[in-house]
Amino acid sequence: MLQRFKMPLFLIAALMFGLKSYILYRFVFDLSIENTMQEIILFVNPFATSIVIFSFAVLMKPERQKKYIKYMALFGTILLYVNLGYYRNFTDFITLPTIMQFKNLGDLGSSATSSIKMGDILLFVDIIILFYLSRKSQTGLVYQFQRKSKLSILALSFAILLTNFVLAEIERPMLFKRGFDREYLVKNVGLFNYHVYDIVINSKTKVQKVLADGSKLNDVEEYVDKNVDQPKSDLWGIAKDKNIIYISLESVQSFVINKKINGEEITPFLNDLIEDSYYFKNFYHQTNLGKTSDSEFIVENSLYPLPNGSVFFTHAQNDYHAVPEIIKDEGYYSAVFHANNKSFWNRDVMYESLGYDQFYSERFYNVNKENTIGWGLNDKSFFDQSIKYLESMPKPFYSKFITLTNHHPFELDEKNANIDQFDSNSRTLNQYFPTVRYTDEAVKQFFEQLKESGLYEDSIIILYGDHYGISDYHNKAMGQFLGKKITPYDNIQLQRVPLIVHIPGNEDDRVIDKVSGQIDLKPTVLNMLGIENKNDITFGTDLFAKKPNDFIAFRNGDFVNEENVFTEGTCYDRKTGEEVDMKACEPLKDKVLEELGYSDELIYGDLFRFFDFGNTPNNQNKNK
Ligand code: GP9
Ligand code: MN
Repeated sequence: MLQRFKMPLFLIAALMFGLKSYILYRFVFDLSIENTMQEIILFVNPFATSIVIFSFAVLMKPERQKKYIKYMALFGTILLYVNLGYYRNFTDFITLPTIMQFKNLGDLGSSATSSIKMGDILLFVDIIILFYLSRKSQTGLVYQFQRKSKLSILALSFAILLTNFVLAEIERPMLFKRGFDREYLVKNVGLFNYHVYDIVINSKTKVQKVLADGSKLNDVEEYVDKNVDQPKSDLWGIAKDKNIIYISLESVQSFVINKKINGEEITPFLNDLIEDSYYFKNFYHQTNLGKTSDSEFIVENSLYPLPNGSVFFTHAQNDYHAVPEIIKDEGYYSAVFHANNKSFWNRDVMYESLGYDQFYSERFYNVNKENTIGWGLNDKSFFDQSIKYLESMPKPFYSKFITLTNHHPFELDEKNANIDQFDSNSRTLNQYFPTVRYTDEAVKQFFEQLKESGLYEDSIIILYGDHYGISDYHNKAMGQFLGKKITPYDNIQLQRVPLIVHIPGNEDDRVIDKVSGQIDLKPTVLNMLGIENKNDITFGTDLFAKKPNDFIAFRNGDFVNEENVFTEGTCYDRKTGEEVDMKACEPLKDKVLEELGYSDELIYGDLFRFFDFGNTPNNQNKNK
């Protein structure tokens, strides 16, 4: 009886390959596993994919099955191995553009070969077994399957894969739509599916780019010339040769500013800082699915994020004309500080396209159990460990610090929580306040350290909230906190995030109530630096210029201007929140969509490659 049962070769191959992949993911690649669910998914995914791949063999005749199984296992192993070699050198996974860039091929080859280890031979053990088992003399492992069995085997294996995908989506909602991080993709759906995903995304981008031609650029330029003013403000040149320090405040919204919980200020430091700075109280985030990465994209380029996915992920190979690149010609050194995995939001690749000189990612920090909160290194330790890098950087510099502690789900242990939680039916909102306070304290400590290091006087510090932290799902609890019922109008007003421009020694501090958004930061900063940036396409305007913006557009076509708020097809009076006749919003409705469309065309068509930014040495290669 026992003798008659022989496991089919495809299943033997699938199990061996699944196990091998699992061992690699779990013990060789340095993938962070934060909870049991992630542990389970990491175990399931290699087997799920491997079963699907090898079960295709059942459609073939026995002799072909052997060939398919052997060579598929060999191909899969090579794929794993090449990634392993690359990972050992770059702590990242290979992307299609890395392979396509010819100059990288040499690096890839040499990096893969330079990191070969003796133990790697074990990766090929299953291949040897498979070649042995599929010799002519070995019979009984490959069967001619009946139509019904073929269908059932394939259906079952796809069902397993689907289960894996569903679990991954539960663990990381919108994983495929947003992309997030190569590490996330690999640990949730495995290397093979990650590569398929990467190829699909990159091919789509490539096709759009190939179909685009330079003539479209004329329409965009014409629109921008006609509609976007670039007046100079009184603050023109105020930051000349000074350092710029951006602080991106994770999930900090304006509704916490100057508010209290049980009599305690939520953001005492920011509240004080506002008194001594320009504070924009009607400043909106304009991000979409790319969240923090979208905010970075908008701020550096003054372009809109994309309707789908994160532009950091989908269009990192484009030509841009971002602030770090522009100011390089003025002698500025640029760096980003963010203690997360460097491939999160594809930052390691995108920062190069934006022209950043240095990215201080997680590996530049000492991160351990004691200094970790929620998503990673806590903000206090983050700033504390960053200051030495800042001190040793060439001056003047343009830098950006991206905080992390105040990230959903806003978890904070009691010893770090210095204010009470809120009391409502939303745990998310309740927990939000102590983590916002934590970030506030971290920023305070950073300011003290800037002063101690002597950097403060020569720097201009710009703080902004990257995007909302509390979604409209928590409106009931939010209504309780704000003491009112949240309407669609309030939902838009809740998209306000703080913008604080702090200029040491400046006396002209005030609260500015004009409607403004992240799109305005690039022209504002360039004007403050006194940099003429005539040949460019930006959709924002200098925030300090007299003329107010026409409008602030959101990605879904909603907008705000000085008079109105337009959302969910309804027009509101911005000051009162009362519904008003649609006529008031009508003229802008189409213009907003037109503007978003032009920004999209620029990105989809990679139109900046045809644009003449002027012949500064840094741009010459762009004008070919
Ligand atoms: C991740 C951090 C948070 O590195 O920037 O990203 P988010 O989820 O807010 O986009
Ligand atoms: Mn964020």
